[in-house]
Amino acid sequence: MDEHLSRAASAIREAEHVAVMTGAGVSAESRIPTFRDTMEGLWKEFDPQTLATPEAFAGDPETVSRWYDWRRLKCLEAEPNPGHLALAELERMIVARGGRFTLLTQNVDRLHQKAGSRNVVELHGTIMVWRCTECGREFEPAPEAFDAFPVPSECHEGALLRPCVVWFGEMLPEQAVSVAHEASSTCDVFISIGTSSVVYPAAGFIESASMRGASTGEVNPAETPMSTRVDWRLEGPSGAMLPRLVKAIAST
Ligand code: BV8
Repeated sequence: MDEHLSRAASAIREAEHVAVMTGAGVSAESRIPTFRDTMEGLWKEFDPQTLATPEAFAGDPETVSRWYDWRRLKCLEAEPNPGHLALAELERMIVARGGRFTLLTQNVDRLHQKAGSRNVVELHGTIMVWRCTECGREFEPAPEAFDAFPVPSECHEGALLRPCVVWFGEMLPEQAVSVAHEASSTCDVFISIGTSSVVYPAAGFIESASMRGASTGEVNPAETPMSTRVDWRLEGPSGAMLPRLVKAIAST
């Protein structure tokens, strides 16, 4: 077994509390484009970081709500891939032996939940729920395309619906942040999976875990700013690496 894989497996086998942070890369093998991949089709000329802001929505609510509806439908069609399923299996293994497992995700697609993960913390909200910009009332839209853009609110005449995601420049949900802080300050192992580790505060949690002496790892086919700072790296797609990791943990 490769040296990093066995180092990862033994750290996780001995851990009381394992924390995981996932990003868009975990859903790439479920055919959901990541942020830094070129977007498909209609959205090639748009930069997600300019679309995912309150200013973009205020300035052009039709384009922003079309983009989010297009992504929401892609997420609804998507199925969990072996990487999502392996994380759900890992949680079951650790909880069954009396340990703790915290899955922090930057993803808004709810594929972790669809794969059976239980303790999922959505740091950046979810695209599956939208809210009235007038009163904040939340709706889970039907699994079909909105037929009017920008999306009119059903509860306040003249108000718009927006997705319940955290845009750049917006605060993260307080509860999610406090759970993430608690997890990064108590975990024995912190694994960063499928994220470019450039967006804060999400990218900072592995740093605080590492400063406390937790064993840190990364699963990613490419290098990130964390790659030289983690204790071990599984270099490859999470859909292939995570099932191998779970097998290695279970094998002794
Ligand atoms: C905040 C939800 C306090 C929406 C997202 C100036 C003004 C205001 C704020 C800032 C500022 N300067 C800096 C900031 C902070 C800012 C920030 O960090 N900016 C960055 C760009 C520098 N953060 C914020 O604004 C946050 N809020 O700070 O509030 C505040 C408030 C006011 C003023 C100051 C501070 C809010 C950030 C949340 C933004 N919302 N998503 C939506 O989905 O549309 S961010 C979005 O991009 C994701 O959620 C994720 O967090 C982020 C990064 O994406 P990744 O998931 O990492 O995906 P990416 O495409 O980048 O990378 C994919 C990775 O997967 C790659 O590494 C690739 O190699 C790998 N991969 C590919 N295939 C696979 C794979 N890995 C495994 N397997 C594979 N098969």
